[in-house]
Amino acid sequence: MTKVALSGAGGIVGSILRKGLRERGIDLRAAGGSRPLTPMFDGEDVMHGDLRDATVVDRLLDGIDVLIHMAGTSVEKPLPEIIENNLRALYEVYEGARRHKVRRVVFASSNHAFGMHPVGQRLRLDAAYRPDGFYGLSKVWGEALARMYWDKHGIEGISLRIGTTMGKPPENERHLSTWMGTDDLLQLVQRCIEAPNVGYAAVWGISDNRRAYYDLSEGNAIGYRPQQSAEDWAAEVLAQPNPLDPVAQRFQGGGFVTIDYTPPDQRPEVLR
Ligand code: 15L
Repeated sequence: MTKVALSGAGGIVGSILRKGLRERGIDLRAAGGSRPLTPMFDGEDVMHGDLRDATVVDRLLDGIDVLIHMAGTSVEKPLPEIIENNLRALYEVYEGARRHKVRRVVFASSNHAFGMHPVGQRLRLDAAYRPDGFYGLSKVWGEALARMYWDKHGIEGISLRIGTTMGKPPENERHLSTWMGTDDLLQLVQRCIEAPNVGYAAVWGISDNRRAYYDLSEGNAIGYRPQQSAEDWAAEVLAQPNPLDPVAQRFQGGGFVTIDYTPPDQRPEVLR
């Protein structure tokens, strides 16, 4: 049976996966960060620790076939924190994957690697990266790292470009484009564990949303077929005022875009 490790199991998405994957019969080792996880049942395979430490990574990956890597800083933060948690820790994880001959690493990428695309565009999987901050930039690096470890070391990689998934219905207009329901999240990650011969692939992690920023019609390498749709909540969401400021409303990354944003009238003059 495939043995799966889940890092970031104490986070919002990690907690949903820890419970849901277990219910789906996946043999799981759940890893928290600085704080120990309380076991959900007697004998649950749990651990915790700082993934910048190779001995912690060794405990995480010993005997593992597939790693679901959800750990890391998940919002915009100053660059030094992003470098430690999302670049350095990810490097340690991949080097550990080499040591332990882990077959596949599933990397939690993010829509914020593409957040500076205008909302009117529908992106295909080969769209240009347009990160909306240092967090999004770290996801570009992570996707490239995953690609390199497949090309150079034969560790299969899947970059999940996760939209908005939080275990509750969409809350604002942007979520009608970016939302992923819990059932879809679990199907997506299960496909990441079970799909054969993936090599390296990127997949949009959203539901079948009518207003999606991403073109799901081209399909994906793992056979993920979302069944939920944010549109079911459109009427009630659109009856509320849009909480985003005018700049955030123009870009796919929403509120991340306006963090440390230079308005056009304060930018250098463009040569004409
Ligand atoms: C993400 O990548 C973040 O981790 C999460 O906090 C949300 O902001 C989400 O994207 C989103 O864009 O809604």
